[in-house]
This record gives sequence, structure tokens and C-alpha cells, in this order.
Amino acid sequence: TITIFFLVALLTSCKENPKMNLLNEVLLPKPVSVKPTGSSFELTRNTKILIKGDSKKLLENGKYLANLLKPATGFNLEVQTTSKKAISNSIYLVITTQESNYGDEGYSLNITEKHIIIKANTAKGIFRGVQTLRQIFPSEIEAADYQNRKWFIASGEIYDYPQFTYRGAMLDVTRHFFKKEDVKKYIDMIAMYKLNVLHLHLSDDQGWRIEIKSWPNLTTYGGSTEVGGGKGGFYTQEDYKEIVKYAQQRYITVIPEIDMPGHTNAALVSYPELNCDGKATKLYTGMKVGFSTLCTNKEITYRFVNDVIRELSEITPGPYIHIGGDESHSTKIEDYIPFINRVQEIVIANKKKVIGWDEIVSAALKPATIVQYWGRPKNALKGVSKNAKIILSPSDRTYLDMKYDSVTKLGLKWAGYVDIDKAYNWNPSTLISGITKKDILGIESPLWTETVTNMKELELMIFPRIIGHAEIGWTPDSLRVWDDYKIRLQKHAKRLKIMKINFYPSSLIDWD
Ligand code: TNX
Repeated sequence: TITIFFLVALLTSCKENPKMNLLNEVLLPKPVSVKPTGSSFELTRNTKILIKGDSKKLLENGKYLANLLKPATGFNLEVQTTSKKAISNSIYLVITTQESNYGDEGYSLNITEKHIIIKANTAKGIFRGVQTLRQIFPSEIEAADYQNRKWFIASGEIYDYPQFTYRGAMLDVTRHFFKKEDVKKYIDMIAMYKLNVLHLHLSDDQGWRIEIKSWPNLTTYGGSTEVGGGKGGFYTQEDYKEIVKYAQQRYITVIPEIDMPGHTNAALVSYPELNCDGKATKLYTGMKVGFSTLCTNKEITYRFVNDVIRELSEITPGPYIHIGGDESHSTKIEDYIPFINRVQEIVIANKKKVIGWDEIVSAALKPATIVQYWGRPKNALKGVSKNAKIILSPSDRTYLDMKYDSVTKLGLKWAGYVDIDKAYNWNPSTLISGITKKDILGIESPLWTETVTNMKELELMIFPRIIGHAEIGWTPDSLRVWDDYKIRLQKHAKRLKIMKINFYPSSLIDWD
């Protein structure tokens, strides 16, 4: 009996290995199905990453995973292609055609004592599965330098797929410019939570941020400042392509926005002929909205729009161009409607689909045009009545530039305070009465940057709210529970700290 006692004690102590993460407590977003199986896998320097088949993309996934695990473990894991089954001590990535349920982003992740297997229909699905695997490792896996420790992870079976196909984050690079290295860091941060869209707000009153070769003053002059009078900046087309490629490697679609006819002072200051009176405006470094408009009944305006959309379409592999359309308070409605109609035609002629802020519903929407809702239910309903799909960005839930509470230093508060619970506790499918899941493409979290000037501030505003939004976009509403989310988020803080990601320590969570 004594031997049995010791055996049992030994076994339970293994199971309760304090260094191992419990599957149900660490995953963000929460997967559709998680089954812990009570043992563990140990990653060692001899673990192999095996790629089934000769897919180039899958090989890239394997290398991405090896690079992810390298700094903290010090392991130079070998990535190999194979035609055989998973062998012992391997992480096996395989594309399967048998599991139609996975969709194009779903995956299964099976961790046993012997090996780890990730299966999906596409390399995109494998990539999402790799993000899940990453979160199962001890938080120290995210350290930038070598950690002297063992790398056990809990065994289990996970089956997972997203509830919405569009899960986005928007970054406003106009009010304050963020250089391409920062944008790449932003991409890496959102990829961790399985977001798949980066919407870049590239033009506004305060700055024009994308090189347009046929209209060079847009950037050289229109891009020369920002809110507060800083020196602004812009992306060359080469920079932009680099950002797009970086995003593509993480299965994130870049959606560029050129906001018009309002929010255009940076263009109007660069080219006097775009103003109705032919006179250039002045560079603007304040925070007001709604005072500028392109001249909608001059032909040159449409030549301008066509050149911009053409050049942008040529360097944008994704299917969408965002045309803004919001807060055009200086454009008469009888000018606004034909303008939006004509701009939609220009986008379509350039083989792209249109997205616009919800005000565009006053125009005649083209069949594939998508409406991005930011707060007026009437506009969303009108969009749906015109057969448009809706992206939900309710300002009082998803606007990452809103203050958390009355003591938040950065941010605005016109849509109210948005603490972590407010950001998390809502369901897309019941948000607007009359709009159901079939009308919704997905959700997006915009970060407007009037008050946000650098990466530390950016992180403080997006974390941890964006993690909740990522879960809303991915996890079925029926599986989302605030009390359960709170625990996972609290545990996740350690990981953010190790990654040196700044976040808002809201008093709603018992941070350790
Ligand atoms: C509204 S909502 C805007 C932006 C501002 C933001 C500040 C919308 C489509 N436009 O121009 O930056 O509020 O919170």
C-alpha cells in the first residue's frame, strides 16, 4: 500500500506540475472545443517541426513557429518536410481535405505525450492553430532572451474555428504617424489573437500618409505634419508593399482607407485645384472634424480620385478599398450622394470592393459594398435594407481611443468610457435590433490617434480591450462568459509583461 501511495502521490504531483498552463485558463480567444487529456508534451532541442507535403506556405508556417520558439528556448528546431505520419517528439503540421468543418481558418490541435499535430484545410488555418499552441506554452516562451527551464505543455484536444470571417483592427496613422516598423509590431500583436484584417486609415485632415506617384505633393507637403504640429511622415509605395507582405505572412489582409469627400484637408492643402474656390487651405494640426470637403462637382476631383484608387489598388492584393465617407459635414447631401456613387464605380473599375463608414448608406450602394457601422443603428438598418453586409465598430464598445474611465490620461470620451467589461460584454448578433448574424461580416476595433503619439501609448489604449474584441469575433457568443474571460485575461497579463507590451491595469481585474 505504501508503494501505491507513493505512486499516486507522484502521479498527482506530475499532473499538478505548477509550471504547466491549464488549457482552459490560457487561451484567448477561447476555442470552440477544448478537452484536456491529463498528460504533457515536452519540447526539447531534438523536437522536429514536420511539414506534411511540399506546400511552400506550410513550410513558412513551420519556420515561423521555429523562430517563435527560438529566443526563449535557445533551440534551433529543425523544420523538415515529410510524406510520413507524425513521429515521436515532433510538431506535425498537416493540411487535410477531409475536415470540411474547419472552413478556411479552422484547425485542430492535438497534443499528446509523443507529439503535437495541427491539422487544417489551409495554411491559414495552421497559422491560427500555431497561435493557440503558442499560448499553451509557459508565458516565458515569449521572452526575448534565453530562459533556463524545461518546456512542458499540457496535453489535450482542441477543435476550433471562427464565428465571423472578418476580424479587424484599424490604425489611424494620420493624426499621428506610425512608422512601418511600428505597424509591423502592431500586426504581430493582433496576429496573436487571430485577427485577420488590418485597416489602415491613410488620409485625413492632418496628414496624407501614402505615396501617390501621380500626385506627389500629397505626401511631400500634405504628409508633413500631424496633430500637435509634429513632423508627420508617410509610407512610400515600397514601404506599404513591405507592410502588406508582412501582414500576408500572418494571414492578415490590409485594407487601405482614403477618407473622402470630408477629412481631406491634407489633399486640399497640397493641390489648390481640388478646392471649389481653387485656393489651397492651410496645413491643419488640430483635432476638429467635419470642416473639409473635396469639390464634388469638378472633373479634376474624379481624375484625382481615380489616380489615387488606381495606384493604391495596384499595390493592394486584398479585395477591398475603404473610401471613408464619414462626417462630411461640409459637403451638401445633394453633392455627397452622387460623389459616393461615382467613387464606388471608380473602385469597382479598379477591381476592388468598397467599404465605407455608415454614412454612405444615403447613396445607392453597389451590390458588394460593405457598410462599417460606428454608432447609428438607423444607418446600419438602411445598409441592410440595401443588401449590404455590415462590419460592426460600435464606438461605445470598440473604439480604442475612448478612455477606460475618468482617470485615463489619454483618449477621448465622446462615446463614453469603455472599460474592459463594456468592451467585452456584447453580442454582435443582438447589438442592433433588426440586424442578425447573417447580415454581419464581422467586427473591427478602430484606434484613432488624436491623443496617441507612440507605441507605448498605443499599447495602453488597445490592451487589453482588443483581446476581448478578438474573442467576440472568433468565439461563439454562447461560449463567452465574463467571469471565465476575466480569469484568462488575468493570467495573460504575465505574458504581456514578458513581451514588454504595455496594458491598462483596469481595476475590474485582480492582476497578480
Ligand atoms: C470619429 S467615427 C471619427 C474620427 C475621429 C474619431 C475620434 C468616424 C468614422 N470618424 O474621425 O478620429 O471620431 O474618436
